[in-house]
Amino acid sequence: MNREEIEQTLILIKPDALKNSLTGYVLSQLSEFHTGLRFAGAKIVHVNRMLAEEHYAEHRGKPFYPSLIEYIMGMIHYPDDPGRRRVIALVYQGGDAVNKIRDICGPTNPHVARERRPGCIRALGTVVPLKDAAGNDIGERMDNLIHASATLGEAEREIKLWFRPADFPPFMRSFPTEMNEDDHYYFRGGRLSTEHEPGGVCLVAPGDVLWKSDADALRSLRRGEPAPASLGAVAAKYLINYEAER
Ligand code: 3AN
Repeated sequence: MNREEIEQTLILIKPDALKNSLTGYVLSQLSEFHTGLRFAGAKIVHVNRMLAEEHYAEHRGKPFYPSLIEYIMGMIHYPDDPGRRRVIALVYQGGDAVNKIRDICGPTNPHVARERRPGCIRALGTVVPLKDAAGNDIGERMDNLIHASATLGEAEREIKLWFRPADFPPFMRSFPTEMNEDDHYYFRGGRLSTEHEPGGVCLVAPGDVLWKSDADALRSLRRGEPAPASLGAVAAKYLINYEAER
């Protein structure tokens, strides 16, 4: 299989799309019949804060960031119903996957999408004005129904953030993997450890297959050295749906 055939991209069907019963519509827009792309991975995710913050790390510090985090966590659309706070995370695969899916999604801002690309998925979204505690305007939040990786590099980062190798059929893993031959790795209170302590969650055990970049990061992090990925970015995928975040 050549590189083009295994190009992958991450799609998130966001809480506003679920709330508006648009899942089936989105999936049919993305179907192999329309795009020539195939499913590689899929999961229903109750998004925790660590995953949300890692996903939107590039927007940290911007005025709309806190609202963006609450949005992807489902807190905006299901304020009183944590049980319905979900996104559907999908990986599609095939030639030119990133550009093809971005094109079907349309521009980030739903107003722009309606103007320039009527018919695209994000043309069905909304733009919500944001105010600070004193009532001053601080920008907008774009409830644009769907996320799609913007570049090949972003796709790799995002797919490895949301999915572990075992979430894919073996022939649909497009990034290097390795088997953990080291210790167990545990996560507790934002720290990594190789010894189990009460409340610690086992991220990986000996014999588990993990992304090579995560294996490299874990080895560096346990030695206290600079790592190619943050502990949050490595751990988040192992904590998906682990417990409710309220
Ligand atoms: P896209 O989702 O089109 O890739 P990004 O990655 O630049 O756009 O931004 C991620 C999300 O952050 C957007 N979907 C949108 O909800 C929000 N966002 C980005 N830029 C702005 C902005 N200037 N004002 C408000 N929200 C924004």
